[in-house]
Amino acid sequence: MVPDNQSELTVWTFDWVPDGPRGYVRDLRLRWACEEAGLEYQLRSVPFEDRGADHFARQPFGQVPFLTDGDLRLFESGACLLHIAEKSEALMPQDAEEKADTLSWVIAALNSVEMVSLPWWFVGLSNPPENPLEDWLRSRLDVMEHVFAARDWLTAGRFTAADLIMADVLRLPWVRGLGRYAATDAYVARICARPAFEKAHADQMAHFAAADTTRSIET
Ligand SMILES: N[C@@H](CCC(=O)N[C@@H](CS)C(=O)NCC(=O)O)C(=O)O
Repeated sequence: MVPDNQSELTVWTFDWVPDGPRGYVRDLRLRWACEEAGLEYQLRSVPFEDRGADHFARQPFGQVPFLTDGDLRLFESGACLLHIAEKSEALMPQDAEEKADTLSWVIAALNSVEMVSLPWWFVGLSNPPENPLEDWLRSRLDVMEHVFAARDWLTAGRFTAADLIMADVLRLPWVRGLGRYAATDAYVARICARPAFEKAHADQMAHFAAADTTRSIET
């Protein structure tokens, strides 16, 4: 969906980031959700380098993304995703059991998988002889491999917000690099081939590329 200046829904991200995180900045979760749901949204940015009081007032840790929806303000990509998902059955099933399952898997992605994969990655940055969190991460990935070996989607027999966030957590190259997870690899590849993901990803890359041009003109 083309960002729309009249839209109530506004996704906030940084004005620029270095090359490394491009394609992975978590505003992509919200852009992607809007694309899947067919919701128009506006994209606005805050400075990456000089984070002001306004930014901290909207995201207490000075991070992105955050979301505004009219007068409502949300931060944390999971909370923002759930807020968007409530607007569309494409992301959030109406059936009570499927909705409960979707909510559970959204939180599992963040609080049981990403909660392990991120510290594992940070510890690995200092190149220890062994990463003490490796077994913990493998145990989480083993569970997910077992799930994806048995079914195509986390719940409801179709794509939901749970698949969006789980695939976004699992698609990181350093998590994929652990290998030996054929069903998970296929799941991530299938979900990242969705047109809504490709659009959101391309839009994020274009946003940061445009910022490179502006910065080179200014210097
Ligand atoms: N738990 C937060 C994490 C947000 C987060 O780590 N944002 C990154 C971009 S993806 C960020 O703002 N990094 C800059 C920083 O931490 O200073 C969420 O899911 O929204």
